[in-house]
Amino acid sequence: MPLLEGTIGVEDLILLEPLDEESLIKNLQLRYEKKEIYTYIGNVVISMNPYQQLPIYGPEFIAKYRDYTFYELKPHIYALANVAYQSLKERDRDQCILITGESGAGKTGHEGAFRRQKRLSDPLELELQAALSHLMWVLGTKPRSSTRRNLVSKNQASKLVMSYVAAVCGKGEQVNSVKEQLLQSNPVLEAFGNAKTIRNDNSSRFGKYMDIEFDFKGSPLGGVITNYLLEKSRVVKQLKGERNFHIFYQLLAGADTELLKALKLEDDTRAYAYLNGGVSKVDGMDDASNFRDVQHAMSVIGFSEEEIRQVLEVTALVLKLGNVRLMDEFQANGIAASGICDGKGIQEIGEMVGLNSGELERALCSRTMETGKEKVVTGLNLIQAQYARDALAKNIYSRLFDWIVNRINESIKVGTVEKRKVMGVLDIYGFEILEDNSFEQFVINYCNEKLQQVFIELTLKEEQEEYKREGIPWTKVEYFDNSIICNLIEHSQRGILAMLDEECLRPGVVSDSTFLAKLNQLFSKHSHYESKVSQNAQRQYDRTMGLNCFRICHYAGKVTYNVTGFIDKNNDLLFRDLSQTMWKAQHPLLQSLFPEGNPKEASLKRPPTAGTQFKNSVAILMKNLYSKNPNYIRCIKPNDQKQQGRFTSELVLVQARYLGLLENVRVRRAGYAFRQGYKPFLERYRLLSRSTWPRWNGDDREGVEKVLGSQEDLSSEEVAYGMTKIFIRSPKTLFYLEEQRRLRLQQLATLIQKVYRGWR
Ligand code: AD9
Ligand code: MG
Repeated sequence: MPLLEGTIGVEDLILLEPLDEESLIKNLQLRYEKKEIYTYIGNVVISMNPYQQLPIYGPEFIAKYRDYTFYELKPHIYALANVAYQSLKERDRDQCILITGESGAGKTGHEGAFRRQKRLSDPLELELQAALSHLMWVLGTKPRSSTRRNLVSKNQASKLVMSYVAAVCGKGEQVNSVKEQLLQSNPVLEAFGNAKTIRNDNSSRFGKYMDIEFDFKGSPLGGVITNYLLEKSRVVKQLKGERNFHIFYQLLAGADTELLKALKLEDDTRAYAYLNGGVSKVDGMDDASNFRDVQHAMSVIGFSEEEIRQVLEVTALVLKLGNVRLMDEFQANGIAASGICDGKGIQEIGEMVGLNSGELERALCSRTMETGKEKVVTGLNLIQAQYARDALAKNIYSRLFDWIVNRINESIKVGTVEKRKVMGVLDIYGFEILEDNSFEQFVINYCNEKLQQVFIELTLKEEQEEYKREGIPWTKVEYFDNSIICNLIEHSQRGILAMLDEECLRPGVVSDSTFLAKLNQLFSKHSHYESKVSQNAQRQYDRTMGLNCFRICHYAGKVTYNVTGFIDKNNDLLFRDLSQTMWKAQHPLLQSLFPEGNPKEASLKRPPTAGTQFKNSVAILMKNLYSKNPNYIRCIKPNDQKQQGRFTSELVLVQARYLGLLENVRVRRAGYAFRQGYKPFLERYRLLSRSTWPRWNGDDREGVEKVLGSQEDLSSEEVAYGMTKIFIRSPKTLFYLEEQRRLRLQQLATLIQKVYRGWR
């Protein structure tokens, strides 16, 4: 169907004509201009960030989408959430919702939308919420402040409603508290894992997968959260215009004088070296009030007061560590060494976490080497000592984050129950191509490569299963199989990650360049690998690629990675002096973060490298996803200015490529492009046949056969009759039917007018 200016384009890209990038983008643009931010590709939802609050999420929308099947209403995220939940409840199939897209595209926003839908999908809940708001108004409940009011009325109301509903359905407090705990995990994880970046004021700096488990009736029992790759470098350094993790600012702005005094903190962000991005406030974000919400959320989840205090102490410790100033010193033999500039800060740290400050200083400024039974202590120079301090801060923070996730999981975990259903929600960073791509981009893109693999395989599998269910013969679909790229990265002996590990563990002089040399030697003939010295690059010599780079041809495009720092980041080692010192702290939480510091536990076996850990967690994630029925939300950012109404075609095009949208449409169109239940199909087209119009009392399928049989131009190969649905091969047939329907409606209108005039 040609795209006309001023129209809203097609709701499902499967119906796009012609099928190419240009019309795909144009279609998204036409829809975006009309504030239609959702578009389907079959059962995949494409979502454009509106950067404005659209009135499409209210209770009336929830109620509406709850009562209709997927294609009957406009595309919406609620339709997807509804299908997933209904299918979990009624068809007993575990579900997963995969939300991908680049930073600021709306992933986390949508996760929230999904949760809201889940919380309020019961009409009883909606009714009660209205009644409750009224009651609160009658009782004159006065909220503390305007921002607070918003939160209170939104959260409190549904909380009370849910406890009521829980009581009514005979489950009592338990279900209610589970729902609350699941919901409250969000502000806690966002405080510790989100930050303002240039691209997004509330950017998730970690990947998150959450399994929500339900009982056979569809009530939540609990869940499990898995986190991926927190961007810990942010703890010590931020780009200009960015912030460190929210919690630091929340703590300084929200803690009362007493708490600040106990933590030996000042309330001025400028006093802290680790808050160095130059921004301390984010528009529309109230750090102080958020701090109270986080504390409240932690206690709802089940953190004890003591645990909350300890978490805050460790957070404060990180800030204070950043202020430990180091300086050059020279040993008697003239070798460069380092020392602490001012003892006060380190003294305070020592007091706060029960550490001998002298020992902490030694751990920061020197390193103990063990050769056989002998121990040799060498001083670190200034650069090395600063590196050690920052490495310690990053490690403390990222381990604290992991600890928080584990602590939440302890609270929300489900005991052994006979049978349960699971809905997984994945909110993870999309494909990244930055100006300078390093180890982080490499693993993120690897993860996306794997997700693409799951996407294609599961989409095809789902198609195949539907055909089988409906009794329709399956024909093989050709598609680009990216296992060759996945293998290049993850192969257990000959993959890039394995080579990196080998280099990290190899004795002798290893460096990023020896690693690169190894890759060049092994993969020079690989069709998806390029470097300055590889055959591929020589064939198509590229001046832009540096000598310390390699390039991977990902499914989404070519990415050049700079190997500088790969070895270091993969090793992710903390000097033993530091972990041993941390373990000696009297502070129970801090001590528990460094189990390897315990001399009894200390083994020579080193922990898995960062790359291997990531690869293993991706493998677990994939296994988990493959066992579930997938539902996809592909988020797109319309512009870089975070502005409503602005659509930058080039930007959208790049994202459409990264998300593999065109390939997705192609796969969906390869078999039967369109399918619909007999009943709604008959409703729409029955006016095309004299047998079914104006009345039809027979069976739905028979009715559809009559309608399609009446269309002389329709080839029988174009349609297939499934058990419950009609399948149509090409979009053109559907356009044809639509056109026939339009003509028939015109005809009928004229007829009615004539009859009416005759009567007059
Ligand atoms: V990142 O990878 O975590 O940096 P996300 O998660 O994709 O990124 P996020 O959901 O945080 O992006 O959305 C960015 C901002 O866009 C939000 O803070 C909202 O201001 C805005 N947004 C996103 N989705 C919607 C929506 N459905 N309606 C209105 C939205 N605004
Ligand atoms: Mg996010």
